[in-house]
Amino acid sequence: MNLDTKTALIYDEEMTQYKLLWVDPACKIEVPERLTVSYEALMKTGLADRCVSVPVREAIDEDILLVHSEDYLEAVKQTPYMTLEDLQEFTLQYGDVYFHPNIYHCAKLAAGATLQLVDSVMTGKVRNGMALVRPPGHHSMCSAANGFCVFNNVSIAAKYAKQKYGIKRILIVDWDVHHGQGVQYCFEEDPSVLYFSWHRYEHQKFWPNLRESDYDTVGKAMGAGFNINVPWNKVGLENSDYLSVFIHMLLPVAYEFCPELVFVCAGFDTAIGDPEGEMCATPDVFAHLTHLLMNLANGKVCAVLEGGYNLKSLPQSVCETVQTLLGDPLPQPANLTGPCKSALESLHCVRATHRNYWSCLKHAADLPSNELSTKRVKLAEDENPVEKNEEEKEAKEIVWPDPLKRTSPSVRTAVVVPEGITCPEGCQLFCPSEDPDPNLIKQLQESLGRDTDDLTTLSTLIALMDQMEKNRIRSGLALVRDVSMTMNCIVQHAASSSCNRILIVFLGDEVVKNITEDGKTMLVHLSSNSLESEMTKYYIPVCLKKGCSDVSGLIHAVLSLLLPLGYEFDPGLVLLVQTPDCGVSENTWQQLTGLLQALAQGHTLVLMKESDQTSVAPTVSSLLGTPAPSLGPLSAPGSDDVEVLERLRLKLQRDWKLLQTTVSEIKCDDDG
Ligand code: XS6
Ligand code: ZN
Repeated sequence: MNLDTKTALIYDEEMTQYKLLWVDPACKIEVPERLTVSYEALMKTGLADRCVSVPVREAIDEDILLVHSEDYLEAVKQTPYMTLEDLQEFTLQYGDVYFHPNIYHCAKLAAGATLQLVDSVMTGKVRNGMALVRPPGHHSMCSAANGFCVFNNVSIAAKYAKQKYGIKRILIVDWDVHHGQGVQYCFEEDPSVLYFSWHRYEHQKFWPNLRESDYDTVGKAMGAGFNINVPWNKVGLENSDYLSVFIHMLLPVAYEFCPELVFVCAGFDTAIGDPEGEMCATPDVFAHLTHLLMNLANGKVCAVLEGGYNLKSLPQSVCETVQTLLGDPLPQPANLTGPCKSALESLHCVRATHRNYWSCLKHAADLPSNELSTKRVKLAEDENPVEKNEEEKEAKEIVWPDPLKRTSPSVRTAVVVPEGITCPEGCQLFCPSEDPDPNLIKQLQESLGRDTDDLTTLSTLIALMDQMEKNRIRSGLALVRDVSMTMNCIVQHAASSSCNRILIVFLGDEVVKNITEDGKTMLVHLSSNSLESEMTKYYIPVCLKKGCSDVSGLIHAVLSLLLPLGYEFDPGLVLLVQTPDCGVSENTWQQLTGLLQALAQGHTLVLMKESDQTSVAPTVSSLLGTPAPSLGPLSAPGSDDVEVLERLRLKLQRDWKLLQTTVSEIKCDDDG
């Protein structure tokens, strides 16, 4: 395999060689076992062996000084020589952190490991990677340790990447449950670094209790709009809450921003069972969060461990993340029910606030009328936080099922092509192992009648779908004489057989029919035809002014409608169809193909017209997991398109809860 398709794993046991040496309830969860259990899980599952193991190094003064002050660095340098008493006293000047004689060494390794990851990715040695480090980094500030963090690993690495590789746009996604205020402060005036963080906030009652962690802190001066805070005001949030904020806030902005490099402040205290986060998202959600970032920045994703304190969900979440970086099929997203009211309120507020800065959000709704900032002040005044005592917290043992094994079918991509066309590189020509079922042939003959070529192709395609359903083949590509006819036959077949739900994504102006309302098939039809009057729960005609040829319009449709619908519909197969005249650009098509592989465990079957041979290589490349090329910073979607999409979204959100972006709309729904 090519090195540039590989995943780096950076870890050194040395980073387990420090711990809390005195009693401090605030710090006792930050234990060396966090790293050992994570690494052992990667070994046990065989994931570590599939990665390129890159050695750590110590960050040097010059690296650390990219972010931290000389005074602070000099102070930390003294800690290896301090007595226990001195260390304790030194610690006291900072919040929620502890020092140890070996922590300076480990902090240099943690920052250096992150720099090694950047170098590996930027030099093309690997495509992406993860660094398992201790101490974490995102709370540490220019002149202060904080929240278990000594040096700000990711901030140092972002500055380093800008300086050494001349990178112009960096995205930092902080999915840890705490606000990385250190990262925020570091880049608040810098428009070249877009910092996105969601965090438990509870109207400022949760640590670090900062006013500037709220959604209305957007960055300063030139950096205004490049700091995105999503405060969570309730605990117990689930997969739907995380995914809806990714889909409706982070991704549109990220595509508009077009980063050249992505960092993840990968804290897993957002996972179920974590004593700090108290959230209920399952480890498999991190596979999806990771995947959704992997088509940005040509796939250059650097994940760096931050928090995560449940020694069961932490290693599971680390494995889900690394396995996704390696390109394995995504787990089927489990029971997505739509965001809860509180998460929706946060999403609503952050979209309203950022519509001034991002053209993809220009149409976002106003802030909710019950002014939340007043509510915040009120809450802060009235209520005294009811601190649960530690025993009480530990008493309620939380259980969740082990994540399902994610097995890669032995065939990655199979193709069905007419005779005389060579099989694209990296694919396997699909040959049905058995003769087609005579009943199937009879059935097809009834709907097709005439052409025996079509009949053979169709029965082959149905055999291919069957193999995908049995998870023997991951994805497929078929070149056919008539895409609409083929698609219609497949839909008919699906209706009459016991196969899985199928999501059909159809790009082009041809008229499609036969969509049943039995919930077995959903068709999202992207075209320039206005067919909105025919819309149903399962037939969603999206009329874009320039059809699929306008990149912004199409991406906007994909993110605001297709992806949430797809996630909630939860198909077993995605049928992705383009007609030759649909006008989609190659890069946009690849982005679409890449993103859709989040669904149906990557079971995507692409249908294209046999004459459309120039699209074959790029499509295959995306099906094989190559990150789609960047689309360039996106311009604003046209106002006609936005209007259509918003109208559809409002109509459909009654049936499909993941389409919601505001609280008030929910209220309307409830009113009838
Ligand atoms: C104890 C309060 C402890 C310390 C939080 C440090 C968070 C470190 C982290 N009930 N407060 N950051 O995970 O991402
Ligand atoms: Zn954290």
